[in-house]
Amino acid sequence: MIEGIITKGVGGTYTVRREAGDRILCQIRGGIRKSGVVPAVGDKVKVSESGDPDIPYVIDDILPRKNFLIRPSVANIDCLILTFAVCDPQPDLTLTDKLLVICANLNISTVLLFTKCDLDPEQADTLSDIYTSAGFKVYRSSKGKLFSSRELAEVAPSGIVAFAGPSGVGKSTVCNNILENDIMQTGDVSDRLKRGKHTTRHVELFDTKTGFITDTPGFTSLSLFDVGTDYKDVVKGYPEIMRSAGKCRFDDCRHLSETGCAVLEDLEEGKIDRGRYLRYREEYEYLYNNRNNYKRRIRPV
Ligand SMILES: Nc1nc2c(ncn2[C@@H]2O[C@H](COP(=O)(O)OP(=O)(O)OP(=O)(O)O)[C@@H](O)[C@H]2O)c(=O)[nH]1
Ligand SMILES: [Mg+2]
Ligand SMILES: [Zn+2]
Repeated sequence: MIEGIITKGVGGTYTVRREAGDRILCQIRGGIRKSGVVPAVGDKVKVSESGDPDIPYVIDDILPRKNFLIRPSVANIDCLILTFAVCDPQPDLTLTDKLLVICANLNISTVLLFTKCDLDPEQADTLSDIYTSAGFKVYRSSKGKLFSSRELAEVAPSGIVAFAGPSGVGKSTVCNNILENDIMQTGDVSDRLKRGKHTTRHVELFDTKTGFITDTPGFTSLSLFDVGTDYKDVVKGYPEIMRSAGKCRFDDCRHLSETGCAVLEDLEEGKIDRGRYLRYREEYEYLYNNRNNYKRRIRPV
C-alpha cells in the first residue's frame, strides 16, 4: 500500500498526493464510508489500485487525525492563519475571538494575519497591539508587501498551513503571492454590502517550498454553541486572561465579578484589553446560560 495525503475532494472523488509528489485520483472503499468517517483534505491515507481506469486508485484507510476543523473542512492542520482585513470589510473581532477559542480547544496552533494594512495603517497598529499584547503572533499584509513565503516558513517550517477568515479579506490574494501563480481566483468587495463575494468555493492543498498551504472559502458567522464549546473552555482562547487568572483568589474564579479577581484588577489597570475581556464575558455567559441545552448541539468539532 502507498501512503499519500488528500489534496482535494470533489463529489466523492479524491486527489491524493503521493510521497513522490505525483497526484492520483482515488475513490473510497465502501467500508470507510460505512464507518461514517468522511475523508477530508489533509487526511493521510493508504491507497491501492482499483482496477477502474477512470478512477485508478482506491483509499483503503484513513490514518488517525492530529486535529480536524469542520469549517473549513481540513484535517491535520499544523498552523491556521486567521486572516482579517483592517478594513474593507471591517473586521468582526467577535468572529476573530471565537475562532481563536475554537482553535485553542482543538490544539491547532494559530497566528493572526491582518491584511489591507495599506488602507488604514492606524487601525493596523491598533489591532496588532491588541493581539500581540494578548499573546498572539501577528503578521501584516498590504498591497505591495503581501504576506510572503519567507514569513510562511517562519510560521510553519513544514506541514499544512490553512488560511481562514471572512470573505473578501484577501486570503486568495496572499495564497497567489506565496505560490507565485495566480492559481486562485480573487474577487472585489461589494460596494453596496461592503462584504466579500465568496469567490473561493473549495479547499485544496498546494505544494509550497516547505509543505502545503490551503486557501479556504470565506465565512460570515460561527456559533461556539453549535460546535459544542464548553463554557469552561472559552478562556483557552484568551491567553492574557489565563495569565492573570493564576493570581485570582479562587481557583474556580470565572472573572466576572468575584472578589480578589486578578483579571478584573488587570483590566482596570489597562493590562487587559477591554474589548477582548467583554467578548470573553459575553461568550462565557451565553454558553453558561445554555449549558443544559447542549443536546441540541449539531455535532462536536
Ligand atoms: N488594498 C488592498 N486590497 C487587497 C489586499 N489584499 C487583497 N486585496 C483585494 O481584496 C479583494 C478580495 O481579495 P480575495 O483574495 O479575493 O479575498 P478572499 O479572502 O480570498 O475572499 P473569498 O474567496 O470570497 O473568501 C480583491 O479585490 C483584492 O485585490 C491588500 O493587501 N490591500
Ligand atoms: Mg478567496
Ligand atoms: Zn478571576
